[in-house]
Amino acid sequence: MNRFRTFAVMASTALVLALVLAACGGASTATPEAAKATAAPGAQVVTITSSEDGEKYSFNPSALTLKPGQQVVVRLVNAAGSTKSHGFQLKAADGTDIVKSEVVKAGASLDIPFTVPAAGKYQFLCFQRGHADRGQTGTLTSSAS
Ligand SMILES: [Cu+2]
Repeated sequence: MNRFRTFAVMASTALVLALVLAACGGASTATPEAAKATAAPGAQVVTITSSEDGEKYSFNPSALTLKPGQQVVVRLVNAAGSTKSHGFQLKAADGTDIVKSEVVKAGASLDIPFTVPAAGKYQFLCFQRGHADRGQTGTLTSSAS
């Protein structure tokens, strides 16, 4: 009986924690853009923060290494202190888009699901005018090993 009570208390504590975490997660991604994104179950979430430091705009991290064919979700978080909208665009070597997000306003975040392309190096960048020129680019390395 005592064991059962202990288990029941632990289970309800876990449930409360799960609800609190779910509520927090919902608050940080509750944007109309995020609601449209659908990710494959089990997709790996990779958080990238976009920000500006004077005239230098950046993604952090700016280097990703993922596996070919892997289902991922880039969670683009535009820093609350940001004054610009940013976006995420991943290009193939021939310049075509693998994925291109919608614009993410300051303080908002957006989940961008896609499938990691074949092994190789790919550039991602912010498609807002002038941002890539100010340094807002990164490299995705697709590697099986
Ligand atoms: Cu940008």
